[in-house]
Amino acid sequence: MIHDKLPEVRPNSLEPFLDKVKEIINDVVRDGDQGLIDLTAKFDNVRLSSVKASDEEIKESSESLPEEVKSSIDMIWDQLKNFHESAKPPNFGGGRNGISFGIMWKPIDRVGIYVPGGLKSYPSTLMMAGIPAKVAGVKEVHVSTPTKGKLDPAIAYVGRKLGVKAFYKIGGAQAIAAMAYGTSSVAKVDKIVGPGNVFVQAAKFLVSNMVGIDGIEGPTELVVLADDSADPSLIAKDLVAQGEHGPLSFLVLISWSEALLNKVREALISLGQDKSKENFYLVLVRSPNEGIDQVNQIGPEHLSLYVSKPREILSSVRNVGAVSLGRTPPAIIDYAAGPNHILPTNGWAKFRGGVTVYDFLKPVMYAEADSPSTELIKASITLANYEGFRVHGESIGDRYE
Ligand code: HSO
Ligand code: ZN
Repeated sequence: MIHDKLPEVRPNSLEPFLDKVKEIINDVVRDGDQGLIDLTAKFDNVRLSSVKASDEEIKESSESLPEEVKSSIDMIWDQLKNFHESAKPPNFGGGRNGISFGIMWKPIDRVGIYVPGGLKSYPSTLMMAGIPAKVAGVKEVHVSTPTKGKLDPAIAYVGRKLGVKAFYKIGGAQAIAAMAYGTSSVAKVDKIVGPGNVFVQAAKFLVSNMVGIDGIEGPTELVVLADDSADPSLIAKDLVAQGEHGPLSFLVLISWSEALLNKVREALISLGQDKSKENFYLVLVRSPNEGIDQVNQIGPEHLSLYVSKPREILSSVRNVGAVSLGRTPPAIIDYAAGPNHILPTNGWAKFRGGVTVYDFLKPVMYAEADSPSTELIKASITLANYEGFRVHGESIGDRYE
């Protein structure tokens, strides 16, 4: 369907699913592996003989992958690895006022990656999460993904390249619950990372009191901000492409050119999208500035800045997961450009970004105060006393008398 203004509530909002998902989480906590098998039969129509994939199964599946797909994965692997290695922060050590201090970036021990499935398969997502995890130095990567009983060959191939510790053949909210609480087959992880449908994201949100999560990532969002210079048929293609993720995708075009909006509308109609389940929002604004304001207010996952001089407005963009500049198709970020496709949705781009090595690292800070300056000692004691912590102050003062 095509609309000419933004909806009050996004189609991908999680709110309506929270209660139902809480029940699923409770089932897994109560029934463990049996709960996972029952829920998989109920929701995915798959009878699993085991939750965990065996080593032979992974090997066999991976080896069945066509060479051409293997070499494409290898090529993209290097591109993503280079991107994430470039973003890895260095440790630092410094000092001031007689104190030496620093940060050691330490990887998370055990991470669970959720790889969506269902109608499509997402080996690209396993790379998008697994490569920065490996670059960060995560020791154990566990993967949960829905299967039709058989592990996808490309997912198995990427998993072997990553040295994945275990594959669990489950999807949905139940997979998230299992990795958060642990069952006899599924290891409890320290952090769950990865995109997914509303059930998966609602589950991540609900278990975030138990484990770390990378944010809310899904269903997909694309906002295109375009001027007259843009090719309407390419815009329509990019919107329809992200609509492939399903009818809850949030697909928006913002422009100050009525002519462009009309042409994109025609292009969408000629693709039959006026009768589709996906929702396209074509929004007229008065000026480029109003367009940028709208983008920052929405805080979309993907932004396509399809204007003649995209770099001139790039720095005004604040609340976005990833930006494709000019005629760059957003889908090349989905696969191969380097930036992540695991990006914040539902407005989370206002306060966090896409998955990088930082999601798998923690800054462990340290200080050594052998002979701090008298001014700093005095200031600490004054503040401790002000807060009412007399002994804190004494523990500092006595030491350096
Ligand atoms: N557009 C999705 C990612 C994806 N697309 C994976 C195809 N495969 C969210 O950024
Ligand atoms: Zn996509």
